[in-house]
Amino acid sequence: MSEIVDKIGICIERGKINKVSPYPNDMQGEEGADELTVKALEQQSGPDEILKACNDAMKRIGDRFSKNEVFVPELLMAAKAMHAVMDHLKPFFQSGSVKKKGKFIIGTVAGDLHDIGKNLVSMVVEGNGWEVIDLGVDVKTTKFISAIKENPESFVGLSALLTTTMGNMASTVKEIKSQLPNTIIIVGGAPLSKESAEKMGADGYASNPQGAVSFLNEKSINQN
Ligand code: B1M
Repeated sequence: MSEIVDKIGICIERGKINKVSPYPNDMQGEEGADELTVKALEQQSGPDEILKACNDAMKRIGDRFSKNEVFVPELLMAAKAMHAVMDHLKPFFQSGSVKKKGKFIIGTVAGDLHDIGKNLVSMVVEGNGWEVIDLGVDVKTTKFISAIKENPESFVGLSALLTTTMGNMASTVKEIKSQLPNTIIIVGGAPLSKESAEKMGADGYASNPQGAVSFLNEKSINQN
């Protein structure tokens, strides 16, 4: 990994958003995730390499959170730094294709505010030729159902990062399937597995954005 990409990872882990950000104290005046990402892209670092460094950094800060070495404010700053990086990477994942493969409604389930993984899935799915309707975070079942009714034949993606919100995910899957049984639903997020996805009645599970794309492409071919 190049030195600059390494530094981006450090900025994510430390929550250093940009040069003017006063946080963290010992990095005041230094370039942050924002400026370094621009530079890295100018120096031909690949978006995938940058993304990997960011995901690794998120994992590191998550592990430190588990050990009570950092707390929610530090996680929030890391997330803000990650958003700054993603703003620059988005164009690389966006597609120029005119004819869309279909519609994909995505959201993080009720009670869950984590949106970085969900946003990555949105970006990559969109970049692979799908129209994405992103409902955001803390999405109640009724909101998913209204969006599906407004966009019939859409595929649906649910994201959850907390073991406690996996239950809300299961009830959302159940309610969508009971009201709109033909809806195809894929679920994902760190606490999930193929087994838990099957158990909650979802049609698919992906551990990463590319897996979601493969699932959608395969299902849309089968439908046509
Ligand atoms: Co939270 N948090 N957090 N947090 N947070 C975790 C998830 C945690 C594992 C940290 C830890 O303890 N080690 C832990 C959950 C434990 C558990 O339930 N098993 C946790 C906790 C406990 C909490 C709070 C309860 C803390 C508190 O308040 N005491 C609280 C809950 C708030 C709420 O949601 N109601 C909370 C809050 C937050 C912040 C708001 C501060 C912030 C989120 C900010 C934001 O998202 N805008 C935050 C963060 C940043 C994290 C960690 C550090 C990083 C998450 C992340 O963005 N990862 C996280 C620790 C960790 O993950 N190691 C943690 C990077 C992202 C790219 O990965 O989201 O997994 P991920 O997405 C992946 C895949 O999962 C997959 O593709 C993505 C890209 O590869 N994927 C899909 C995701 N969705 C998919 C959907 C698909 C397919 C694939 O198809 C539809």
